[in-house]
Amino acid sequence: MHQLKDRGFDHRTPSEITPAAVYHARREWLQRAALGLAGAGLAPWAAREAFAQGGAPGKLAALPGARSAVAGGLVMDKATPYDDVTSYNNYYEFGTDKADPARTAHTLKPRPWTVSVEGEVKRPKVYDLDELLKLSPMEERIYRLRCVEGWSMVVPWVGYSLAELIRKVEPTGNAKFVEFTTLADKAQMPGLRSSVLDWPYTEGLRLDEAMHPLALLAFGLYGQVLPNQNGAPVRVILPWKYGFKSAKSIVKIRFVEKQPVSSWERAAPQEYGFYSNVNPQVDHPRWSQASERRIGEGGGLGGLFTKRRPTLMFNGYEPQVGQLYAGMDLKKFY
Ligand SMILES: Nc1nc2c(c(=O)[nH]1)N[C@H]1C(S)=C(S)[C@@H](COP(=O)(O)O)O[C@H]1N2
Ligand SMILES: [Mo]
Repeated sequence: MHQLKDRGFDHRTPSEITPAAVYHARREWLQRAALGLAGAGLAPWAAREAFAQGGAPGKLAALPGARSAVAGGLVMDKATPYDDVTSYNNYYEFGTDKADPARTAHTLKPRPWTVSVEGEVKRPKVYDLDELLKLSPMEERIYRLRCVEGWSMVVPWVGYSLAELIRKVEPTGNAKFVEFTTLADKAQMPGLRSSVLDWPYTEGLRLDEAMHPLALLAFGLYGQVLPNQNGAPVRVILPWKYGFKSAKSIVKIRFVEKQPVSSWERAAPQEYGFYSNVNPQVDHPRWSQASERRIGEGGGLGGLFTKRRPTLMFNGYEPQVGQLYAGMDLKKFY
């Protein structure tokens, strides 16, 4: 936590970096357009992209977002088809097989929904979902997400920076970390019968990580509200960390002084550390993290013969987030 003391809470805020961020975001978008990846500026353009790829979005409520102006907010990779994004999931509350959540998560009731924001904040508040949806303008962010298991996806999420909510509740000087707790309801979640994880599912971030403009509070994907299997109605997306840091179906956000212990850390501390930054140089104890397989990219036989691509440091977001970890031994803080 020496890093936190050193830098304190003075990580640059989005408003301070706007000119450069807007420039980079515009350049990213122009590059996407040049590659034929953007839908000519027609909103919601990611949804159009999905149609073009033959993966028509489902019949969920529309949730469009303005093109993101955050640096790193629109990666150039081709988006993973909607059908793959919504049928290959990790959501252990609905079973441990990748195909389970799409089959079983229809029992999740994403409304009514509240998120309690509490702990070391001046303005604790239980937010109703509708209040959260209106708290800040929706943006579309195209992010890579890499699972520690070695697969990755590129998803157009809809949401706004988690920092927007954090600023509203005004963390106190004691707030050093943020803990996320997700829903644990046996009536809605068949996977809770298994003790594979300690329920409820929890995750944690350092406060400056949570304040980074790329940390997204997500409510939708592909221009529509989140499908249940992707964490409806609200989740976080941390594109530079392994997928498991991106908690689904959040019900509580707590600001704390001590580093929280996540469900994965509790289950297997030697395999899943608090930081969990995507790092091709630090192997998982049981396998390499040097490469990954992009879901939806080719191949029968479960993509067994899909070409693997090299995994990038911080999942390719090093220019944006590397500074958060300057001087840290990333083998120790894995
Ligand atoms: N509540 C909850 N959140 C969760 C998980 C989970 O099992 N339960 N799995 C995590 C893991 S391991 C990954 S890789 C991502 C997967 O998100 P996706 O299914 O939307 O791709 O969700 C993360 N968030
Ligand atoms: Mo994961």
